[in-house]
Amino acid sequence: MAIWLAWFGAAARVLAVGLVCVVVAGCRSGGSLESERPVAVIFDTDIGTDVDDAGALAILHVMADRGEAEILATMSANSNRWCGPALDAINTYYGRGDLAIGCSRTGPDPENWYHESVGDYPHDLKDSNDAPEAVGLYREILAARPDGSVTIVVVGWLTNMAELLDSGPDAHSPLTGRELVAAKVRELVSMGGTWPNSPKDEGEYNFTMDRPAAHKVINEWPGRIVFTGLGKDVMTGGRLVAEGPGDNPVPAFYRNFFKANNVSARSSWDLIAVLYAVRGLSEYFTLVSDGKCITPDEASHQWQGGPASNHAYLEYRMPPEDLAAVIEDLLLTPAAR
Ligand SMILES: [Ca+2]
Repeated sequence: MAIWLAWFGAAARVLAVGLVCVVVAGCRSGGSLESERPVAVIFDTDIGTDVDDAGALAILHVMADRGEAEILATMSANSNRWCGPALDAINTYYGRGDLAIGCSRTGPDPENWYHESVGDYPHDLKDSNDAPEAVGLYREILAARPDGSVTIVVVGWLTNMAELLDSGPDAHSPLTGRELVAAKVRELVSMGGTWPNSPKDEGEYNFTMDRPAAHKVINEWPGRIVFTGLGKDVMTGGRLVAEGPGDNPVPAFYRNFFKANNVSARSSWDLIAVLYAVRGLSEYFTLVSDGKCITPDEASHQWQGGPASNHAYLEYRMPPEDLAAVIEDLLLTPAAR
């Protein structure tokens, strides 16, 4: 009888695991998470320090138009006063002018190239400081969502993530930030790092702009992180600038960047991160999940091989030039509105 019960218990567990895989669809090959559709996304950016942030938000809107994503909020980790207005201009163009925007009051504040064009496009948020503070907005949104349902894609420095971890209970939730993340966040996608190894004493830009934040998040995030350092050789924006509609602010931002830097296309780091966050590995990427990112000090980060951990990073499956075509098609997809 005892043996029979033990067998029955084991069989029930196998069946339960199988059901969980079917229901949650959490058994995607390569150790990646299969997402439900639409993927609920919070987009967190340092918009203004490069132009790929604008492109990344544009393709996120297009994928939301197609039912692949639901955008919960757009957040800036850059405390520059123009970041909120730039996000609002893009959100408004894509028919989501009322989408929540949260802005850091403490993140780095570099001066940048797109300011002069923001005023040319409709938006009603005139200054980042008029938007809610980002971490409070994160807490409000996360508290209201089902457990394990939110994907956060960070395409800038990790300031907001570090402050979210350290946040305390508030009117929105009795949970600490760490507990809230553990409960609600399905996956953090971080456009950060150069994989498998960063150059010695010269970390990747998004990590080095706020070193303590990167160090904290890499070491303390209570859930899964996928790092997406890809995109340098995925050149986009050329067709967008040539063919994009005049009332879309995103081609204008790219045009400013191209003119200022005397180039005709730009790397797609942030667009790759958003593409993965919404579509998963698809036919685009493979995942390296055997090991862990370590940060011996705040200046460097390395991939240390070993057992699978809560960290993973992306590698190309599709050639960069083909990925560029996929992305440029999304950039040129008309807003549904
Ligand atoms: Ca960025």
